[in-house]
Amino acid sequence: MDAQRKVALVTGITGQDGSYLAEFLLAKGYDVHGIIRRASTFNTRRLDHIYRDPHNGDEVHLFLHYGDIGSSGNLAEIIRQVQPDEIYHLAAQSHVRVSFDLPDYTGDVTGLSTVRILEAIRHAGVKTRFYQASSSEMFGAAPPPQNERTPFQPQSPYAAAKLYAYWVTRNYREAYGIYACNGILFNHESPRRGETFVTRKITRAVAGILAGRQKHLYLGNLNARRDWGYAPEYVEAMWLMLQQDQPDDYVIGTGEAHSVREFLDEAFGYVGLDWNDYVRIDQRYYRPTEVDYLLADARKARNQLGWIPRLGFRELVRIMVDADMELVGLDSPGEGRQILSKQFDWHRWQDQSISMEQRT
Ligand code: NAP
Ligand code: F7E
Repeated sequence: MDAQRKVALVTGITGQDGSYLAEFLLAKGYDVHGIIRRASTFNTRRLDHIYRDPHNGDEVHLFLHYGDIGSSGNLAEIIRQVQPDEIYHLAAQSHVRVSFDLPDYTGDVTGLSTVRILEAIRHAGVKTRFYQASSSEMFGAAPPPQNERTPFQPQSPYAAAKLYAYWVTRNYREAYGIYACNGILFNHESPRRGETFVTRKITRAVAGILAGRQKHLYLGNLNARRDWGYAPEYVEAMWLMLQQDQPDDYVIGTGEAHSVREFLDEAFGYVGLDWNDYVRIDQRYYRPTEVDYLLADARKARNQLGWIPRLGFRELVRIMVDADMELVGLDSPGEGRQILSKQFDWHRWQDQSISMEQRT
């Protein structure tokens, strides 16, 4: 391994954010190690395009290790072996509705996993920086806009688990001097978003309906409002947090909120359909307690990290609809693809990126 290259360890590397973060870090010249859990089917499809097989004689900078954040197991051993400069803890049971069905499992995997990794860092004796994937869900019923000083009012077992992880991250920062940060990220989406989150469910349904594979789309509460951003931009914020002189906690979001209904307008409207003809309400998708309105006040991230989101709501929806149409073999209207090809080549991104001074 090249001694000059920085080394990152990513849990949840097979997920939406993990895959974008791995791409981002590889483009920055890191060696990237990911922890994946053993599954009976392949769970690495989001990484296939960046995976290189050492047996082919390829230069390899992405390494995968089996592990499970539900158990301390080999976590300390992986950390000791890898000697990471930075750890990004993204793995979680990340579905809010599912957390009501699996509350203790969610508490274990989404909450306790953070202290497992922090303990593994201590026991491995490795000086590493730590990123905790905290969530806007922790704000719950707190009125918008929400920022780092807003008192948390969690509304689900998922949010309560994330809140434990948030506080234990702060505690290990203060108690043991570990460079540990909470990124309190508002919803962020992409063509790689899990299929059961509402945005992806909608954009897949648009494609399925156009392809004649699906007649209806069953949803729950259409009135909830979310601050939806574009996932590849959010992984840059994670990285920026770990490059500062001092560890801190940051809210990351666009500062613009839309309802599920508005997402439907935008997605179906883009391809000339009226969602009222297709959407049906199914009580199963309602949550026992809902989070009505999340809206980020991300001024601290803008001022201290120089992070600003570039992609708007309309563009995000177009990117997702185009991608899902292409997945089922349809020609898409192509506006999303055009936006993507202009903006999200990481190497160009680096060249064109605005300097910290300009951004603040
Ligand atoms: P995601 O797509 O659901 O990915 C979750 C990842 O965690 C997957 O790689 C999954 O592996 C892994 N994982 C789950 N249980 C595990 C276990 N027991 N052991 C090892 N790995 C396990 O989530 P995401 O959208 O990328 O989000 C990343 C993180 O940010 C999560 O912690 C989420 O809660 C948090 N977050 C997300 C958002 C958002 O809007 N996306 C906002 C705020 C915070 P498999 O592929 O094997 O399932
Ligand atoms: O729901 C409503 C639902 O599941 C958004 C996770 O990444 O972001 C995500 O959590 C809204 C909710 O995301 C359906 O009731 C209506 O109000 O897409 P979602 P989420 O719950 O906001 C946060 C920041 C995270 O940290 C989480 O990990 O949409 N909604 N009908 C529906 N939601 C779903 N999933 N399915 C429906 O049919």
